[in-house]
Amino acid sequence: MSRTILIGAPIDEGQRRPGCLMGPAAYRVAGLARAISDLGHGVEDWGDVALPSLAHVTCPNPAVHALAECVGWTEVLADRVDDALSDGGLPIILGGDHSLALGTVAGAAAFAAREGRPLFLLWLDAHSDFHTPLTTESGNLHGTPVAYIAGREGFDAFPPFPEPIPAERICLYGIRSVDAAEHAALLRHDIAINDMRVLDERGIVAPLREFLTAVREAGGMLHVSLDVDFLDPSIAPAVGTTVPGGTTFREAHLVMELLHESGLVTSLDLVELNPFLDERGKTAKLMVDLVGSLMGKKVFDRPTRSY
Ligand code: B3U
Ligand code: MN
Ligand code: MN
Repeated sequence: MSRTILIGAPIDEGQRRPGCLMGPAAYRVAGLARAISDLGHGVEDWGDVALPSLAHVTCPNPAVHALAECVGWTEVLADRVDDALSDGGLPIILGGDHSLALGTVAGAAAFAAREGRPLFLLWLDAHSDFHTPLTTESGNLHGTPVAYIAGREGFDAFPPFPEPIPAERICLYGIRSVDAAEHAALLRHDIAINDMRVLDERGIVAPLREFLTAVREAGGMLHVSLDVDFLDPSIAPAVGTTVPGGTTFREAHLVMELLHESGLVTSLDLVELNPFLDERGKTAKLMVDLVGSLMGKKVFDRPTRSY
């Protein structure tokens, strides 16, 4: 049984549509803690992180939005996630937009480096989030964490990433929206890109199993970053950047069940939920149900006879 630690990250500044800052409250209202404790796990809620006082930072790209705030969140979240892991917990970060992963994965990487264990990253998202502050056209830093984590240049305003994760330990999953600059950069890296073309052809299971085998064989830690837009907008409307053609209800649960069976997940982000855009809590409840599957909720323990 795990000791889960909930960390609220009410962050809106990585993009421009207000509402993600209500995400932590929505997860609590939707019963996240109860869904986890009902499965027999320990749950501690460490409350919401607060934005520290801001340093003066600059960036040559004038489009970049809320740089100082994103740097502040990065620092405080890296510390909090490192603390939770050092305490023997499994941190679950309740976002907040995806810029929070600049900090959460930095915290996991700092811990992994001290432990001498390789950190792997599973990025469940419609987007590749592989811009740097220098290449982003929207200026929204929620589109940049994978580049920071992979050690790309352009993040001078941020703390140096503890130990950038090598490309072969990063797996993008569910991808269907990539900007030209991200596309060009991804072709220069050897990151596994499971876009919808791959998942349609190979199915949702095989590529994930291969990745999980690599994590297991390396004795790795695994950070999972789950963006609401990984899911199809018809089942998860509460997100600012809907992209059609996302994973179905059943595919998403299957991904979570495989992650549970692997026993490999060591930290988890829940990002981009915008409760202001939700339909009677539908998306928040689905995200809570998916965490349930990730934490071991199932109909039967396998193996059962299936004919
Ligand atoms: N790649 C675009 C759009 C985007 C990235 N992440 C989200 N949207 N959620 C950008 O603005 O960088
Ligand atoms: Mn994202
Ligand atoms: Mn996304």
